[in-house]
Amino acid sequence: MDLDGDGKSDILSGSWPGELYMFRGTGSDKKPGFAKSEKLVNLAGKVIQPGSASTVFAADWNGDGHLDLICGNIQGQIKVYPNLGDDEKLRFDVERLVHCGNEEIRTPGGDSAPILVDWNGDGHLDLLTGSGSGQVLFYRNLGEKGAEPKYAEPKILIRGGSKNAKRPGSRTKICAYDWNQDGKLDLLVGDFGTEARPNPIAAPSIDKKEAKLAKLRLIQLEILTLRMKVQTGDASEAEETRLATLVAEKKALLTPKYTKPVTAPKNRGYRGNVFLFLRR
Ligand SMILES: [Ca+2]
Ligand SMILES: [Ca+2]
Ligand SMILES: [Ca+2]
Repeated sequence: MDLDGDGKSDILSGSWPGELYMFRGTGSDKKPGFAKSEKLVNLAGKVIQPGSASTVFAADWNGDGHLDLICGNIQGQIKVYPNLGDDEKLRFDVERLVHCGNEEIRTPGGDSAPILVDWNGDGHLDLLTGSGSGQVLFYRNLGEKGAEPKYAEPKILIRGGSKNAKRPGSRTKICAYDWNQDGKLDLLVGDFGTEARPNPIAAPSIDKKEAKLAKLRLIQLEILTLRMKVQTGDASEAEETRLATLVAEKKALLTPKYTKPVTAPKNRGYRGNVFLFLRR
């Protein structure tokens, strides 16, 4: 995506605090390079702030030929910053909240992550978004003439919310791309999830193992000495008792500590996968 129109692809990124960053392309397509990041500002020079956990996508939302910014945030809103257009520099207008009918769009579970693509191939850019619940929603552009597109009630493309790593979990982020080159847009879906992982019982440290082996060697040595005394009939009663104690001690040392099955406590780990959904 070439936001500044200099013929070189640029990178856009949202952020946890919310500001939007642009890395202007400096190299060629064969050898890409990027300038230091800069915060995107509106035409008043104010830093654009769509809200925490922002996402950003550039597309011509209002069809005037200039790339606009389409943003998501943790509240699940979708905000557009129309680019008023200028060949010299980017001129983003103040934010507009995107509506469906009369309702402001709020994605289920927040964490909207919108993109604009012509999903149904009618020539109008539709709105697709990931969400905190994991659902991926499709808002068809009704294609009515006007400065701002109007959207149909959403359809759920991906359910999300899976507890295992076989299907998308929560906070889905999406990319539409014709992955298998059959002329139909496919969906790449990134997610966030937690899953139970066994918590392995802590292995004894090297020091502990060494100390145990040293103790065993000493016990073994004393056992051999006492056994010889017993065999030759030179052992006192105390020494015979001592021998029995040592043999028991050795046996205890060689027996694994957990004689009963031990249930490893479960903890939850984080995961993030990318799923590919090929369009039928
Ligand atoms: Ca550029
Ligand atoms: Ca535009
Ligand atoms: Ca469309």
